[in-house]
Amino acid sequence: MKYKGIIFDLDGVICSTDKYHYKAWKKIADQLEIPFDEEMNDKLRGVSRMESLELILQNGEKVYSNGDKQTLAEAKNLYYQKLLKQMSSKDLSEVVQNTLYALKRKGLLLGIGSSSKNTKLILERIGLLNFFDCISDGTMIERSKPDPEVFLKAAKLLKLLPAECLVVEDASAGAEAAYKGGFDCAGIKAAREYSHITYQLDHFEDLITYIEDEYE
Ligand code: B16
Ligand code: MG
Repeated sequence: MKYKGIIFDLDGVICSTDKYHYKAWKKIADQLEIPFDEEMNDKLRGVSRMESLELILQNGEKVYSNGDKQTLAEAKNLYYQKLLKQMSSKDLSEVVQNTLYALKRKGLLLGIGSSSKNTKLILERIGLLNFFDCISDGTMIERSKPDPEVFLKAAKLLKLLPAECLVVEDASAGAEAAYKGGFDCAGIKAAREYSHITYQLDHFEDLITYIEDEYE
């Protein structure tokens, strides 16, 4: 096997929480009368909560204090968490679930590398809280993607070197983090177009092919 472990991004790879992030940020942006649409929301993939807020506020005219920013980020998160309660095992697609179990059966170590501080809540909603061999998330890092910290921490928890792991990402910030950390990366959605991507994933289940030694 080409790799000993696979580290998955969560939002946009294992499940889709973007619609909930969008709804929650939209509510905040509307209150502040700042323009915000789905295209802008796409730019927040893999970016931490506070950095996402900063990007949104850049489109307005007012200057906010750190205290105001904290309050806004908390309000967004409370509403986002309320929306996450709608999630269930139905939000885990059959393809993702079957692929994850097939990879596990091959003896690979599987981990999560997500910027989200809600990672455990989301994994619990979709029924995967106890599935992964490690969880590295936004609660454990100081620098968010494109810094490689979250993936380096995941590799360390798996007791593997970056060169022994494949990262799976949907965001270019995440693909860049993988590259900077010395990981190969399989990219879906926007991450497919990142310049240093190792594999462009058309279908999630194609991962099974890419981890085999003979794949070039
Ligand atoms: P939270 P990922 C990221 O998760 C999301 O893509 C990004 O939109 C979000 O701002 C970030 O988590 C922080 O999320 O507010 O829940 O801490 O793609 O790295 O799994
Ligand atoms: Mg993502």
